Amino acid sequence: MEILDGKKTSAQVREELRREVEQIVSAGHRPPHLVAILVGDNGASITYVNAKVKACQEIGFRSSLIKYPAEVSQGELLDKIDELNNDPTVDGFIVQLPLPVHIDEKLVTESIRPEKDVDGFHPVNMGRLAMGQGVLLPATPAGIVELLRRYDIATSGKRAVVVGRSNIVGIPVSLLLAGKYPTGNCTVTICHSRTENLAEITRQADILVAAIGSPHFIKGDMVKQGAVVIDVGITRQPDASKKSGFALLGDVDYEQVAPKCSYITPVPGGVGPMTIAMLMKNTLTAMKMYAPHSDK
Ligand code: BQF
Repeated sequence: MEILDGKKTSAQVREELRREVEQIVSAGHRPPHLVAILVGDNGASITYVNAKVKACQEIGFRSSLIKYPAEVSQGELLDKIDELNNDPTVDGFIVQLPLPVHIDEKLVTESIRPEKDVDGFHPVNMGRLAMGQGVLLPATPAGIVELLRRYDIATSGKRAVVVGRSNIVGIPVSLLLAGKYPTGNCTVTICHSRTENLAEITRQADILVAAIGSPHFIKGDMVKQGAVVIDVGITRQPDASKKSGFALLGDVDYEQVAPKCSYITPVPGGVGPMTIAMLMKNTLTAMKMYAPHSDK
């Protein structure tokens, strides 16, 4: 069993990005600029946004963090999005999810210009991905296939089973694994809460992606000997023994499953760090595609 080290691989990707930014800036171009909008004081969201700002600083991106109280009106948020859409100094921006219930996440997502949608959540970017013409790919799915690629894991012709059908992970990772890409050409089955005989299907997986959001859901008897297992779960559980005050639980029962795997992602330190790295990559891509001639 080999661990797919997302922390190490993410650091490699970020180092490659840092070098590319160094070259871009020494050629007289301004660095890429990522803006993050944070609404409210959800602890997990604050952690995620801080990780993104830190990654920008290390790579040499410009970053801006715009914070609103949880009570901000939808109109005020949409006005800010409109401003960022039209600001030529901003290459990409994200609105950290989840949003308070009085704000319509779908409306917010659809208000972001697709060219600046570095989360890749806009229907235009999802549609491009579905048609095999994706440019700004959702960061978690992109991070998963990047891990497969960097560990030289063969996917062509393999049976992939994705458990979970969310718009941010299950659906787009299925499209990437099934598509005509170097880390694609899988035969993909999408399973979900209504799937009958789930274990029978997951046991057929050469590559199993668990994106359910239910801690330790995937047990040893649901996995084939030699499978590649990708754990996308990150449920927070209060834990006084951790310095953060909580433990992160994956969707895979690691103790039971790891001994059966050829490769497995840990939680933490697997898919999560790759998500951050791919968001950074999207921001550089957005600048290169859509603002290639801006001077410093
Ligand atoms: C790690 C996210 C659900 C909903 C909204 C490193 C992250 C997580 C884990 C991280 C996530 C999950 C992010 C680890 C960003 C991934 O070491 O295991 C990094 O920061 N993520 C997000 O921005 O919004 C979410 C999950």
